[in-house]
Amino acid sequence: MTDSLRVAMIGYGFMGAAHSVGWRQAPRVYDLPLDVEMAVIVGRNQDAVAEAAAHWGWSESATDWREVIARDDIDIVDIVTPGDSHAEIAIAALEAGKHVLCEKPLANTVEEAERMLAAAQRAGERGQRAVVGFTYRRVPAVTFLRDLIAQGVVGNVQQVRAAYRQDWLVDPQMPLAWRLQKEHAGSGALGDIGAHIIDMVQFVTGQAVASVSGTMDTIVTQRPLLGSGSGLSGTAAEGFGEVTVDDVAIFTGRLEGGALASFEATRFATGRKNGLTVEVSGDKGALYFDLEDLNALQFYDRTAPDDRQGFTKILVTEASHPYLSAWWPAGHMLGYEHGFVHQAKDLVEGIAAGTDPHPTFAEGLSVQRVLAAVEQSSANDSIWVRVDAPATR
Ligand code: SOE
Repeated sequence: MTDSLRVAMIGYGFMGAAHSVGWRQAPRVYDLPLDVEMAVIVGRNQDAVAEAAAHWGWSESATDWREVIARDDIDIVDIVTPGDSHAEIAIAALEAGKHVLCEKPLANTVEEAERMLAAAQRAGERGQRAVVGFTYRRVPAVTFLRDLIAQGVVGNVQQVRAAYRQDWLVDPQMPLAWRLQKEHAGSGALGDIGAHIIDMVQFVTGQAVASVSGTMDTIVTQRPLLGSGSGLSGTAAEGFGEVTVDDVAIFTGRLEGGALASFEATRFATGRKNGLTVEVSGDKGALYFDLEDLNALQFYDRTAPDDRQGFTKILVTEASHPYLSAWWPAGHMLGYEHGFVHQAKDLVEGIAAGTDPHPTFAEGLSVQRVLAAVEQSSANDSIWVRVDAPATR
């Protein structure tokens, strides 16, 4: 391994922790063409970000992202902040000559995402890479699901069912957080977890969502404020703040190949902790993925003899399966964090090869357009809304 890529990560919350594990493990598990140095972690609170640097193994901590992205000794800017700062930071980093990894969803609006894509296209001409952090694509079973569909094992895709169910907001005493305020998050369950299943359906089927009809709902409209200094707008005098995003988004999508896809994104599925499921049904069979059983796929083969029909479990842990060659022997399971290791690996390899790893900012924009179409539909009695022409992939 020769030169190193020096990473600056902007943000240090839950995603900051997951990305830190990815940067740390990727060059140790995979034989990468370039090494990775976890150079700087950036956050507004000096003490907190210094503690995060020490905890997660970053060489330095800083509080001014503009100063960090201007440094000549930084190659990659990894953005794990709330969506309201993605556009400003990503565009500045691209214009400063850096490669960019931006957490999902790409932005809080289509307009921001379009400006980010334009900046990424200009930067691409200078050899810079730009990637969106839809890491569930990089769960080996999901990449394998995409491969099996492309091989035709389910035949023509006739229907898709996707859901992402969590329950962390069922408690009305759960305080107001940035994910519950439109000015910070753009939307609620729709953009936070609905974005994942929109991207996943487009990824595994290879088809864009062409039109949608949907309904969004906010179940708990006010929540306790964490208190002054929490950085949240709201009327501290009453101790409560308005929830200005959706708690639940349920929508139907028409894929460009004609199949109908159903989507459910909710933070009120009591008992479901991180329940992302996708089922793809075709005339030759069906495939099913469940994130809470992420090392496996369920496969139904209609072409099998009648007396042997049934969903079978494919354990996606063989060395021949995507990403697995560098990990453990068959049957030794991977976890949630491995998608972040694979993300770091793919970006480093893309930089070395001069190719944009997926999902590109164009794919991030296509998800943003579906999000906007669902919001438009929900605001207009769930009418069908065409998704603007999908960006070039
Ligand atoms: C919260 O809903 C959250 O952390 C999302 O923001 C992530 O994208 C998802 O992977 C897990 O749940």
